[in-house]
Amino acid sequence: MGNQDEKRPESLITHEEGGLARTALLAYSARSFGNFLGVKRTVARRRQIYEGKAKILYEGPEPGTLIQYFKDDATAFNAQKRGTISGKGVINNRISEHIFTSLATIGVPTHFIRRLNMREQLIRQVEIVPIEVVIRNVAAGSLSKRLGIEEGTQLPRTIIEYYYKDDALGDPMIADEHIACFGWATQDEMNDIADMAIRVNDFLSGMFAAIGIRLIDFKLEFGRVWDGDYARVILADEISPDGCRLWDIKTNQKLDKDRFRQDLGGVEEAYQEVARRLGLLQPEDESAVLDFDQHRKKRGK
Ligand code: AIR
Ligand code: ASP
Repeated sequence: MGNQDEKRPESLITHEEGGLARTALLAYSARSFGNFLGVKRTVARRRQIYEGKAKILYEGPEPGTLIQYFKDDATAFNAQKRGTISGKGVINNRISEHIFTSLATIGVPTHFIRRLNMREQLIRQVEIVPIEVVIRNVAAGSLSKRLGIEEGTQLPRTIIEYYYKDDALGDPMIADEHIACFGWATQDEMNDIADMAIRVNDFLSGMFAAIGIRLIDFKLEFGRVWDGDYARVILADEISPDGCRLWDIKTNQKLDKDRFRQDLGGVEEAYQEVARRLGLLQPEDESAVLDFDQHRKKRGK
């Protein structure tokens, strides 16, 4: 699919796209730019498998693969609050790519194959385990609310919580007993999931600390892949400021989706700051990422 995009004749590039091209070419190679222009056209031809709140999954180029498209849409409080975070999809795609490839190097199996363009990545198709795994190092969010523990309190030990992934029910918190009783995952799978969650937490806590960010809590999702009759669980979904709480170590400034949830302002800037500190965004790229999105907006996309 990508190959056709690269062969697109110059004359097919519209005036509007030409303007965009000048901005984008500052930051991206000709190859990724070809993919970048191709996004909209290839989307139209692909079969959509699933649309979530922040992502769309399309059929992939080979059996057992999918394309994960990152939207700018944001929701909170079980979609009672809706909005857009300009450029979020582009940034989350990059951040998640960075984290998943780093995790693979320490032996955590993930669904990530490779990034295709600014908003899409090729992933392995998995059967999602219907459990959201939340790892907490510091009290915040629903834990603070539910148990009356002041936000920012360092927890004496890391907590892993499970939530049943069901929007209609508002993702209720569950215990291992519910998971076993209703067969959402086997005991072996839950052992693997808890082991991976701890390894991911150790790795990410260090990675973020090195760039002056405190990893307060985050959410993971896992999926099953089949090898004949044998199934194993691998890390799926995404890891980005949408599903993590990230605070500046010195100032406690929030650099994550809580800025959107709590109407704190500076949402786009916070996501960019995380990408910048991770070394994924050169200063001159920042305007290109945002220009692109504003450009789409102006055209009513
Ligand atoms: N999370 C949980 N469900 C959806 C998301 N994104 C993430 C939050 C937060 C952590 O899980 O982004 O980082 C705990 O959320 P809460 O609301 O239970 O405190
Ligand atoms: N994105 C989820 C929702 O819409 C949860 C959240 O991030 O707050 O409810």
